[in-house]
Amino acid sequence: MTDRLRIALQKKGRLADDSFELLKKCGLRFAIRGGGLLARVKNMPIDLLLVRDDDIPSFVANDAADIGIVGENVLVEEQLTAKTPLDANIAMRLGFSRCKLCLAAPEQGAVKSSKDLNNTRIATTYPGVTAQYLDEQGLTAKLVDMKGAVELAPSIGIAESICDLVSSGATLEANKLAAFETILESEAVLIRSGRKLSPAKADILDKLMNRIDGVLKSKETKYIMLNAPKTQVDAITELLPGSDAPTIIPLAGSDDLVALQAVCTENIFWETLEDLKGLGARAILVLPIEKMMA
Ligand code: PRT
Ligand code: ZN
Repeated sequence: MTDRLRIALQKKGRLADDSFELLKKCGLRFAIRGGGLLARVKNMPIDLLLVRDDDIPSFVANDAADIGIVGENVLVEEQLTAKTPLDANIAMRLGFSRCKLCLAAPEQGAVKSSKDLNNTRIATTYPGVTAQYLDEQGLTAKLVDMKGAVELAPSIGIAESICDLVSSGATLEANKLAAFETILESEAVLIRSGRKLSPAKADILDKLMNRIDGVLKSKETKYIMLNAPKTQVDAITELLPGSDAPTIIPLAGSDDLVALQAVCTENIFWETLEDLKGLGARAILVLPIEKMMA
């Protein structure tokens, strides 16, 4: 038995680049080349198993990989359609590849909302999630299973509506379809099975998850520096999103101004900067944070 942690990742596609980038930000050094199924991480005992996204949940469940990164949509669909219960669950949400699984129908057609679905046909590559939704809503519709190009189904006359992933909405618009219901919101997730890992692998996973946590937190977190009138320090501190007690530093040659610095764990919007300025803050700098560890 090897003590290298094996991570199943999408080889090519919408999840692949962001998954590789996340692992690189966690300090893993590796190169993805050509048709190889396995890539070795040079500086940590980790191997990457490069596969199609649909296989990732079952590979994790069946011990071909210890953990995986996959769209929640694929995980849920595999859980709902697996012949035996699938031992793969979400260990961490990763915040990228966000999309929605939506019901949509022709803008000018008869289906305007879910209640119009009875006795119609819905084309989808997500029969499990769609059937569960229909069941929960007490609706009856026939599912037309497709492998892709679902958005064409109404125009070729094989279904009255579709259930498909939407991100920008451009595909629906180009095919004159309108979404009328979201049945699942999805993002990339880290999955693992309930199996116990060897102590060595458990240690690597623990370290990796801490690093991922740090990378995700540092994305939103910013360091803010500004000069402020002493009298406004409390009001300014109140405005800083998700910050602990700021550092206050006297400014050479000034009795009424101080420098204020703080870590903000939430996004700082332009509106916040305008409000800070309104309170007398000047020379406001917002800096990205590269790494964080509590
Ligand atoms: O080859 P492999 O099987 O590994 O990949 P795949 O072709 O099955 O999947 P891929 O790479 O297309 O998508 C991987 C994952 O990315 C999905 O399972 C989702 O979790 C996530 N994701 C995020 C999306 C989208 N956004 C998305 N927009 N997956 C697909 N789409 C498609 C959608 O099906 C529709 O055809 O893009 C079109 C709609 O996009 P918009 O922007 O026009 O709305
Ligand atoms: Zn796929």
